[in-house]
Amino acid sequence: MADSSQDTKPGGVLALAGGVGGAKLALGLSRVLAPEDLTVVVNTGDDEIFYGLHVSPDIDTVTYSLAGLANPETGWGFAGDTFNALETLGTLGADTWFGLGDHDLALHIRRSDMLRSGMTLSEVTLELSNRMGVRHPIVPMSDQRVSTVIESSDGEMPFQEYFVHRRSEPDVLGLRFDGVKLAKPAPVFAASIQNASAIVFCPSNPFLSVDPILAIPGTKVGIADSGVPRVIVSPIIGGQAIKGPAARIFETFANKPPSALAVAQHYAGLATHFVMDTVDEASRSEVEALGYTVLVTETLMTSEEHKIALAKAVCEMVGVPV
Ligand code: FO1
Repeated sequence: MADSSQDTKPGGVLALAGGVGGAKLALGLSRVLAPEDLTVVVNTGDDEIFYGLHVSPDIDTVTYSLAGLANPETGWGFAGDTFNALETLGTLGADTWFGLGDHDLALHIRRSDMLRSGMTLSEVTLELSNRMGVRHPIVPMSDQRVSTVIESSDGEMPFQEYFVHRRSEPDVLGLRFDGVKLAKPAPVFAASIQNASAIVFCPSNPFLSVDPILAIPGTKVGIADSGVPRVIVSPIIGGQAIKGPAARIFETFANKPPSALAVAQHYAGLATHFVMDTVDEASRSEVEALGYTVLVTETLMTSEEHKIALAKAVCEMVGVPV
């Protein structure tokens, strides 16, 4: 499938990531690529204000993962965190359904302070991730506010209200990314679309984590026209999402049961390569028929070794030296 326009350009790998699954592959890529050869762009549609503080869950999940500070059980939040502030907030009458730990709150206090001083979310994220020991650039999809709103059987609600407070129970009837029309890709994101040698869609929820990024004007067409290999790593394995509501959302938005093939159809025309798990081998030819170059391999990342191995396989697939 690769034609001459697929020759890799100078420049690093641009990885697009959302929640926990995306952070796993982002970690793997950070272990095989130097900081100047990887840019991780993260969904901020899940951002929410709690207690007046700006919380960026997907940015924090990627940052904590690359810093080796992520809670290994949940994938989000600060490993070994305590919840004393949250407990006292509860006794003082505040809602406490969103599990913000004490170390995590320090990050949200600091980020909110820096944003209030006039820094952009890009600038704040770069400085705070650096201070946590992360050298690879972690970049928000935009410095403008974009809010994922779930239109559900129980009315419309912000993403965290749906995902955490309501435990993804209400039926999702529609999705909105409020503010996206006026949003611009963050400067480093826009630059990396221009000079990336390959673009990797980490195994994140296509509808909730990747589509907000692609909905920012100019990003989807920039990526499609980039002329470099674009790799989808399927977040659906054997018809299941490893985490989160991706599988159920497929029924609503893709009118079909979740599958690696359904993921490939969702991105058809945008990407050139597709990575799917060995359990989905049977649909390889159908995915190839969509025009993808396909790699079938182990994609379930349950250890750091798995994350590194998958990152290596993805880079090798598109000729990025690791
Ligand atoms: N997810 C939950 O299921 N329950 C929580 O209490 C929760 C708290 C939380 C705090 C900080 C943070 O950065 C993430 C948190 N998440 C929690 C995960 C978060 O809702 C999702 O990871 C993303 O928004 C979507 O992937």
